[in-house]
Amino acid sequence: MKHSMTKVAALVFAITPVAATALASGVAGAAAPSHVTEHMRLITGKMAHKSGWPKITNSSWTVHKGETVTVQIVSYDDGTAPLMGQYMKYANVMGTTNGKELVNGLSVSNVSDINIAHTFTIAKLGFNMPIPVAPTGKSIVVTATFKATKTGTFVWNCFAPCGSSPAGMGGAMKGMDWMTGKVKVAQ
Ligand SMILES: [Cu+2]
Repeated sequence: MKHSMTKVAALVFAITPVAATALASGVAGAAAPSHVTEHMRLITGKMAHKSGWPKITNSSWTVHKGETVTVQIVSYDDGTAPLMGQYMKYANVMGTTNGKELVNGLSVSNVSDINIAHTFTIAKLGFNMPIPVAPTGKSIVVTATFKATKTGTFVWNCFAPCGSSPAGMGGAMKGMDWMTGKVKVAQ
């Protein structure tokens, strides 16, 4: 695992200049909007010593209205959890500045359902990042950018059935700071 961490660091540096091009232009009479990046890791339950439970950490963070926010999730989860029913729409990238996300630097607008491990979805903001399965023993880096235009505290969820219970919608799916958390957009 230490070996793959080194590779991840290299990818992060490679992606940064691309994300920087998403900077919005300034608004007359207002301070120029800033660009922040939120880094998260998606680990499997085994790594966190909790059998079967996947987890996204940091699960909660705060940004400010007017900021351009790049969300970067490094995922180590090699298990698939295909979307079902009403949640199948979350195979599509939603609410990003260009309608795309970067998966290991490759720009995509959706992930095939069978390759989905999780989603990072802020439903109230219409923002969705499908997270593909990572190759076993390796990680993937998924990056997407949105503009924070609305203040409030917004719950994010994973809508892939990655948890416990027969339908896969229990356990981590309902556990705060596991497959759900909060994003605050402050004034
Ligand atoms: Cu999940």
